[in-house]
Amino acid sequence: FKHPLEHNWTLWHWENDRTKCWTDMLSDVTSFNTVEDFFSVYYFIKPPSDLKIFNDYMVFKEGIRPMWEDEANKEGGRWIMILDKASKSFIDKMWHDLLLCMIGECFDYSEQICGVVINVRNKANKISLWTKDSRNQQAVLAIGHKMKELLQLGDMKIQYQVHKDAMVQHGPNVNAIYVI
Ligand code: M7G
Repeated sequence: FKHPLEHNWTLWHWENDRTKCWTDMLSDVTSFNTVEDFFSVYYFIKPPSDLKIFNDYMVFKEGIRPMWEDEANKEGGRWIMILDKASKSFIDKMWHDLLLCMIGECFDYSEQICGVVINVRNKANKISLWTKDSRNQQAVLAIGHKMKELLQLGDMKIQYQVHKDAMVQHGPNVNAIYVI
């Protein structure tokens, strides 16, 4: 008997390849819906700190593609933590803890949660929690505060960016609608 999760989840991997467009660099790796299957995936793949620069992992509810264009994301946004000076072990721990909180349904408004992403970059790694409706202020803020509390972020700031802004403003300078 395996322990069922509330949702089915899909792990995606993205790897930069200049010959392809962004969506073609994305591949759907596997799906899981039990605690045991989650851990077999989690321990099988490299931890984020061992990934090459310009690789991402994404874990999204099954049926939601980890892109702005998906129906579930097109009105959404993300709580993002920018890890510029963090140690490898801290990055791996944040990824682990946020994933477990998400699949373990620790958040209120969990129907608003779409997935988590880690972007491995040379300037800074970024971990983000994507939510469905950026206009739902109550849910967005409740999720953000819970994320800070669960990850014990203390003074570290996280910011909420709307995907529609990210589509038109490139790089790290995307406008944030909330910073907590
Ligand atoms: P990023 O990988 O989120 O961050 O976005 P980075 O700037 O730290 O590398 C980099 C670029 O990837 C964007 O400017 C887009 O060209 C493309 N990109 C990222 N995302 C999340 C999407 C997406 O959801 N859809 C599409 N079409 N392109 C995306």
